Amino acid sequence: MRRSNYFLPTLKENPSEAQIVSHRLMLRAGMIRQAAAGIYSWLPLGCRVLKKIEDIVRHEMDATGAQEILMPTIQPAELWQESGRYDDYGKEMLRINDRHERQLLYGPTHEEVVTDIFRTCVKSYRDLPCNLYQIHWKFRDEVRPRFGVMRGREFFMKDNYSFDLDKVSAVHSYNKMFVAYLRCFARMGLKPIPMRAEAGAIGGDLSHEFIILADTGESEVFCDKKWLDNDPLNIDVNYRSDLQSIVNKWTQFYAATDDKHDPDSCALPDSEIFEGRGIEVGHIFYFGKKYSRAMNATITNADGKEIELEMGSYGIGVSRLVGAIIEANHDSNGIIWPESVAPFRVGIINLRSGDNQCDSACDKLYEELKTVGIEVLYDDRDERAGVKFSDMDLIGVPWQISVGPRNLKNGVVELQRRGQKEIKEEIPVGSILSRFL
Ligand code: 5CA
Repeated sequence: MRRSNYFLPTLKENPSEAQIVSHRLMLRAGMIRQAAAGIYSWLPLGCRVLKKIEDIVRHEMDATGAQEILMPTIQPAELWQESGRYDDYGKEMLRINDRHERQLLYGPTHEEVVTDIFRTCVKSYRDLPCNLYQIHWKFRDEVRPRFGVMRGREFFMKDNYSFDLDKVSAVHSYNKMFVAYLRCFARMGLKPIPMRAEAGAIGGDLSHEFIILADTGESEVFCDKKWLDNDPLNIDVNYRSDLQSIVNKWTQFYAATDDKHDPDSCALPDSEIFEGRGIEVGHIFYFGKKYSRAMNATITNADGKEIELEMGSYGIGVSRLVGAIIEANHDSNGIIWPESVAPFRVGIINLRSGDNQCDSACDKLYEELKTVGIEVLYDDRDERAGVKFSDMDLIGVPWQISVGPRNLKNGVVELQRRGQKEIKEEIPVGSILSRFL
């Protein structure tokens, strides 16, 4: 992409409405624009990152055997009246009447819709286990939307729903998701802590939140100080091993959110407990028959008996992750994207646009990188070099190649890694491409 054609409305000044660094940087880097409180448009740069995260999540969900579907954002109230949650959900649910005065709502989550699909389409135990997921928009009319995409009203979520015949198989499905979550977040360069958590409005008694420690996080958390060590767990997370043993290892050190933490029953002495804040990037629930019982979702087992389905649901805050990754990866100049989610992998800075030699070297490099499928942002604008450097730092492109007349005379360009400014490498123009293959 040529910067001169790219819709990237960066801001020089810090927007006054943003209280935390990720919100500030997302606005300054031209990633999002607020449309209404807690409701955002995603501009090209933000959209690229959101899609990268979505792709990682999709890939890891597919690897578990889960199947992607799309359910409507607008749902009929009847399903929620059946499950008993229509009144319970309160003001967080956005309720709508259509022209026929039928009651609808914008889905804050999808347990009811998916249970309805399942009970009408699946009748036999032979179709189990089954895990369906979607990556889609949700709406919750939060009392206090804040921190940009961290606590939005409209937000992008990955939600899975598992269906099993019995509890043993349902816990296996839960464990599979637990492991998939660890894999997803690791690929994004994050180190989440799985914490015992309350199931709240979703229900059930087995539940973990995946928390990224950050002072700006909204959750109050308690965990064993061992979690703060650089690598308290160095475990290969794969599906070849026994899943329960991986989960056991990841839950061997104490970790709980504030509503689950009980100082009286916690075996650790106070001196070994870290009390801090974190960002909840994922939440998984095993709730057994809560919805299948209320909504009469049954299946015929091998003995011909009608039994209620065992279910769980599993959420990842895809749009929240964009903010969480920035909270974990930035400096005073801007964002430092992990390569796996970066909007562009390489940035080219033309230090003297208008100079024939610089222009043609940049054009050639840009075309070559594009041809081999590398995502590249080429700053070809007629701007001062300083402006280009600070913009490239702000938007956090991992690799920056600067092309200037002096270096070109010696046949070299300069390569820098975002976040490691002290390391500069001069590389012959002809061999730069091979660095990225
Ligand atoms: N039905 C279940 C699992 S699919 C569910 O809705 N779980 S949840 O309420 O915990 O949400 C899942 C994830 O969505 C959370 O872990 C969080 O990362 C994200 N999330 C929840 N509320 C918001 C919000 N207001 N803004 C941004 N992300 C949110």
